[in-house]
Amino acid sequence: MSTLKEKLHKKIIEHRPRTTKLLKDYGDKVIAKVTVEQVIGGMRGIKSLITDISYLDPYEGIRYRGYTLQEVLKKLPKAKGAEMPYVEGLYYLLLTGEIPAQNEVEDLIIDFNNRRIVPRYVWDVIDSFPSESHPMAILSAAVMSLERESHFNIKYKQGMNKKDYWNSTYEDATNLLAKMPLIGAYIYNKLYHPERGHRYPDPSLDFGANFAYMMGKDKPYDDVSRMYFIIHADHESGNVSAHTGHLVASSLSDVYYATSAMINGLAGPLHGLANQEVLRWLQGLIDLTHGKLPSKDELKAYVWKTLNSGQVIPGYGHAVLRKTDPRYTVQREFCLKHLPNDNIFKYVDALYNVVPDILKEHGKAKNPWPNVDAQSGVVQWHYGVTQYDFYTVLFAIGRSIGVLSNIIWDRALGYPLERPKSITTNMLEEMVQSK
Ligand code: AMX
Repeated sequence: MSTLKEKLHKKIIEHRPRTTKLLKDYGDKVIAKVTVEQVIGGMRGIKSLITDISYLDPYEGIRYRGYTLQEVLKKLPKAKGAEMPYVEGLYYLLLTGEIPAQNEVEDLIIDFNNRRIVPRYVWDVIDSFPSESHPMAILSAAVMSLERESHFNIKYKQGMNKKDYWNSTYEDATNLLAKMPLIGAYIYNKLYHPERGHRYPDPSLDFGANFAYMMGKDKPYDDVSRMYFIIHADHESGNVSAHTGHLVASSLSDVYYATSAMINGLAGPLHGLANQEVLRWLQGLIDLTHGKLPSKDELKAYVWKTLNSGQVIPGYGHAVLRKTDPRYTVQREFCLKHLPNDNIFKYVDALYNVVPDILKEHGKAKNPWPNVDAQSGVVQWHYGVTQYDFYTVLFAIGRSIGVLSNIIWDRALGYPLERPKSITTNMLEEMVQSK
């Protein structure tokens, strides 16, 4: 057993009695009420999911295992000369709740490298897609095609004990995660640089650096990749992608089915696709102003035009957050350090000075502040990834770290099939009248 798996096993054994006690001693204790608005309004704020991997505070933003993003970026081990930590270290942290030592991450990098060979048929699946296909559709299908590799399914058919579900799920999750950067880079090269052909990974490199290498990008794109995958990894369990992954896995579908489904949820413009929408919307503004930074009044007019035509301002607002997203801030700080004179960055910064006030005046959005997607495309564009349809694939690679960690723990703690109750409009009307 690897060091990580051993530690994880220990943590699982320690944690199980807590869940058992909660259920046994407090199973019928009421912790929340549900309003009509929540039932019709997409279940906002209903406390009905449990995860220890991350927690999202509306005013502070995300914490991974209790650590803020700034702390995660500071404390996790880094490669020599790197500004951003190893992605593998984040997987270790999410699974165990502990910051790994340098040698523990190095072991994990070797383990990932041993698991990353992608079967030939996956490349065939990707190659069979028309070049106009959206990269998220291709990614979802590529992950789906790997389903036949599932250890969990083999063990399940052999009559595995429930207590061991986590073990083969860990194998599947780590095998899939190790392959995600290769699949992502292959899709990128196929769609946008077919002249390059397939770029094989470099066995001496870690997750982030290897991705940069396969994308054909020089430094500091290795750090950009590490930062990008780390900040997108998890956002507690209720967002569409994380929740979809959890829901599908709750029926004991394996991690390939669950991850493919999570990718499909991420591909919507109100969720992960917003990062591509931000760039599309910005390009409209840049074209309109011929690349010359507009005045505050011109910016305001552009924002109002979007709102008045019944569209949302992409990259702003959030279902839970009520402040500027720390994932936005991490990227902004990176931009200030590495690309302060980038023209698109200047547009993004200028918009930050006008959009929140306009959204407040507009009076609809509960959160007028920017989310992660308002900044992420700018960084990618600066380093030559200008094909913004691809941005959500990067998000999906990052998000799979959190979703897969959650699924392993779901199995370890024996969380059951998810099955909330629905009611009809008639029933709801009757309930309201009888109160
Ligand atoms: N621009 C214009 N209107 C907005 C808005 C924005 N950025 N954000 C919210 N609103 C509107 C909503 O559309 C809704 O209008 P309605 O009453 O006519 O339906 C109203 O404000 C209330 O919405 P809310 O309660 O504040 O937000 P929500 O929880 O329903 O939705 C979100 C959250 C993110 C979908 C929404 O803010 C939005 O559409 N933002 C733009 C798209 C975006 O950036 N998505 C990425 C989010 C982060 C992520 O998942 N990657």
